[in-house]
Amino acid sequence: MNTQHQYRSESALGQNPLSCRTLSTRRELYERDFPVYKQPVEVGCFSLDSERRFFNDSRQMRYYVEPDRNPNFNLRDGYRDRFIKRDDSVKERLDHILRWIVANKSKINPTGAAASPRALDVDFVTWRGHLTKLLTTPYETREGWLLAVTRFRGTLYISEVETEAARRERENRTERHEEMMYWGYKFEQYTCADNTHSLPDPGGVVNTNEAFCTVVQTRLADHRLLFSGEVDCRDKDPKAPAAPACYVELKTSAEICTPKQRSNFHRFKLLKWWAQSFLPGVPRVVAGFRDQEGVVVSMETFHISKISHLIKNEYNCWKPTVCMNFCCDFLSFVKRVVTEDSHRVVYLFSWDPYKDVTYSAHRDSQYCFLPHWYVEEMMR
Ligand code: 0WD
Ligand code: CA
Repeated sequence: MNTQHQYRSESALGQNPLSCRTLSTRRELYERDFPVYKQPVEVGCFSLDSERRFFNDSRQMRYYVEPDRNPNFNLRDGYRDRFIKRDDSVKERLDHILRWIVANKSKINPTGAAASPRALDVDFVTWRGHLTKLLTTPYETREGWLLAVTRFRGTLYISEVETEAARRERENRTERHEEMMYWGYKFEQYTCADNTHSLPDPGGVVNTNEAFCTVVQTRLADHRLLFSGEVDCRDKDPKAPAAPACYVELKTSAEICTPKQRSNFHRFKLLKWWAQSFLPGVPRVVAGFRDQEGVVVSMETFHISKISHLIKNEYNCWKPTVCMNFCCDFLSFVKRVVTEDSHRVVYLFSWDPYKDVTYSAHRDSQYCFLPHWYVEEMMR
């Protein structure tokens, strides 16, 4: 099976956008052949515990336990009395990934025979979530983004900066919105067990500090990528394929009652779900559909490789090739712009809906994000 949007192993189209100070996000410009996107390979993983401490292992891995077709999970249960929420005003930037790199340098420099033996053998290091934002940019009409980029020893590090609008939104969330953010985590608790022979414990505490993250390497056209993403759980069958193919992404969504709701689900939500899981090679999303009261009334599995077929009948719908080509051209743009190699310099790329991507350069500024311990470790 090798249809249009499968991972490919051979190089194809090169691209040559004009050298320019801005980058357009207009969809028509990115309707070309699907670029080469190599099958992502898991090169490691790490865990963050209930106090957000880093561990270079899979201790926070969880196992998917398939619920009934009509489960009746009450997602509001425990919001008041069994919920420990991560402090999202603390900006961790790339720190956890950098910790992983320091602990696993040998895994990403397999030969050590390159011209610069201690440099990382990748072009970009970032979070999967930042790449998801890039993939969806040509279709995004509400939220802009700010991405800080530093070139250090040849590798480009991309770390998000919270926009003013996002900060205002975070600080002014309604009580209803705060509670609804909990629902996704509660759904994880109903469907995940801590080991292969136990069952989910809906009576326990939900602590959003805890995370299991995969680290994958892949290539988009001529961009070698190393990124990490949080993974909800894995197939508990010991015969399941190796990671990332055994991973399962969990989602909740409002129940679909009208054709209009179905169309919106295809046009907006499936775009985000597809982009997020396609990037690390997670093959399926398990969705719990909930009513207004936060009760999961039905379940559905979406296979990432089938989503593009599912949406084909929607009028004016998103296209995977536009997402991938835009991301690819953005990364080429970054390579051309970010020329000075210094941990003290940040190029800030900025985008707002219906505008072009622009950038500015900053030396020794508030935007610097590579920690001293990382810089020192990589210079040794
Ligand atoms: O500093 C930052 N600007 C960010 C840091 C922005 C986004 C994420 N992060 C970090 C967090 O430390 C988190 O542990 O990245 C980790 C997740 O990375 P990711 O996989 O690259 O992010 P994304 O794909 O956006 O989100 C995956 C899951 C989410 O699941 P859903 O199903 O809602 O998409 O990670 C969780 C959430 O469960 N998540 C976060 N957890 C803690 N802090 C955050 C966050 N800021 N964002 C998403
Ligand atoms: Ca999830």
